[in-house]
Amino acid sequence: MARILITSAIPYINGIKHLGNLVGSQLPADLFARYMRARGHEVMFICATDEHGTPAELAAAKAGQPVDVYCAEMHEVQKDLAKGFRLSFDHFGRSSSQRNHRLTQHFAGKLADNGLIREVTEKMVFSIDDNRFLPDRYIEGTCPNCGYDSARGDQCDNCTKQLDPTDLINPHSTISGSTNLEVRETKHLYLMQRSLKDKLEAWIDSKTDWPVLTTSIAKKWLHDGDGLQDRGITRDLFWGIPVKKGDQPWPGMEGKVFYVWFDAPIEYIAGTAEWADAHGKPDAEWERWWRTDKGASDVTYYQFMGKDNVPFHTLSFPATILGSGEPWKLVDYLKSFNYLNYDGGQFSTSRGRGVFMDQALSILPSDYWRWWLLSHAPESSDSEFTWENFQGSVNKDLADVLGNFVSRITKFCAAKFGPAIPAGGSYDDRALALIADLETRVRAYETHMQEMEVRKAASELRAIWVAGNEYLQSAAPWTAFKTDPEAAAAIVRLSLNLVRLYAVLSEPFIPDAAATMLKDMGTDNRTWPGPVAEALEALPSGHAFAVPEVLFRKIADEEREEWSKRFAGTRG
Ligand code: B3M
Ligand code: ZN
Repeated sequence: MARILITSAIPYINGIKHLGNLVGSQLPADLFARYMRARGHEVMFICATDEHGTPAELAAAKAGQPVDVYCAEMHEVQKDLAKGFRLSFDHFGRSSSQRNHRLTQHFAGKLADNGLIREVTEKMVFSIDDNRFLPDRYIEGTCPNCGYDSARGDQCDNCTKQLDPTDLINPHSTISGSTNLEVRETKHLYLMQRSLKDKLEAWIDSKTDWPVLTTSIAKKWLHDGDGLQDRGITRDLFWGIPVKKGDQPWPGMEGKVFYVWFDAPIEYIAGTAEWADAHGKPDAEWERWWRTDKGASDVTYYQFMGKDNVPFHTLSFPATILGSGEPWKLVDYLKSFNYLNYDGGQFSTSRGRGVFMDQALSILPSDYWRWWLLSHAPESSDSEFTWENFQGSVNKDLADVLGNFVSRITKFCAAKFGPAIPAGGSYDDRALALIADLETRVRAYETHMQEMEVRKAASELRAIWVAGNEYLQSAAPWTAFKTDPEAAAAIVRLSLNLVRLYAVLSEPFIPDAAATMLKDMGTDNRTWPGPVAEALEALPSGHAFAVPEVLFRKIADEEREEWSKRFAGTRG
């Protein structure tokens, strides 16, 4: 039994996430966590809401709420949606927790002790009417590059050029609209990532088994242009983690907070501490996941995230960890994803284009979405959600193949033999061929799951379902029953055992359907299959079962058309 630590990128607090966000981190992380638990490993799976920074402040202002109240409410909303999608976090924390405050201040203090922090005086735009500095999204104006009139202080949404607030033409405050602005000097802390470059490079070079997507992004940031830059880790904002050196004040930094990307990854650790607190466990219980001097040297740590988050996890966060000089666990394997597009364009949170987590659950149960999203995960390239494709997958894979198999065999058995597994007969050549085929496929499925090859795992699982369906079709127990009931009994016994096996194998993808299948088969036996022939003997003759309700329903053409209109981009 191994010890497996899994974290998903923590979603921003500022609104409900769309399906593209979900499939880029939380959902594949859940798939992996469920698989690892099913294999009997000890798993710690952590996620949280990312609650600081200008996006949180602005969203709260838009909602007309104090930012702490807004965050507390949105955290509950996101937590409920995670439950709705059956995301099996051991803990869903908050980056605004006291645990994260203390750990973030601790790391900053250690970095300073180790000479890795320098103070930089820089020029920032100050709004006289708002009586505050206007970092990042608090300032808008005309883009000096393309002339777009709503460019933000950090980036122009029109031409994507990275901007500095002082670059903007005719700038105004997005809080008050005021143009009564001036440039003032302000002091900030910079993490001296450049001095950690060699260490970081050696560490990344040692990760020869990482996906190319991950290492290519990391190396680009290490070497491109001027290479790795020192990075400002503080901001002139009200909401955030106050800048302190450990538990001591930081002279000259009063009233400032840490930059959201400095504290967010530390929440992976803090979230595990929050888990311990929530269960009344001592610190040693979370430290054994994170401190290599306290038991974490036998932990394997996996991170899941979208590609835009890779630089922060391959350079900035490791710089924090390595720079602390303390024995914290570094990530062992970083799985990153491309983007999921929506019906010929992009998902857009601001324009409400695409399907958001709450909307998805309001039209269909989570398994339908989990199956489509995971079997179309944007791994080797971006992928695209279309309603035709979604309808096709659900109707074919889930309803026609898996659902139909379960329904046909249970109904047939109940009608001819009664609601218990029949005795008699033995495997014929067709059955033996199926078992041999499944043996190969189940082992291939395990390999893909272990390697986090999500699409390959999904297609192997689909092939495993198809094999059973085709076997049942050609073995045709309904025909055999007329001349040789014993032979029919053997086919039925094998097929009913397949239902249990399918439930166990499919659980990481479609947990609700798996639970229903096990319940109807009257068993709690979730044992992962060793040799397939043995696994197919788990339910003995005489074992009672129930005929399930429809496992998966089909999506009708009219529904598909209605949904594709409804989600074209109106959500305000
Ligand atoms: N909240 C961005 C995102 O959700 C950011 C991830 C933080 S991971 C520590 O894509
Ligand atoms: Zn521009």
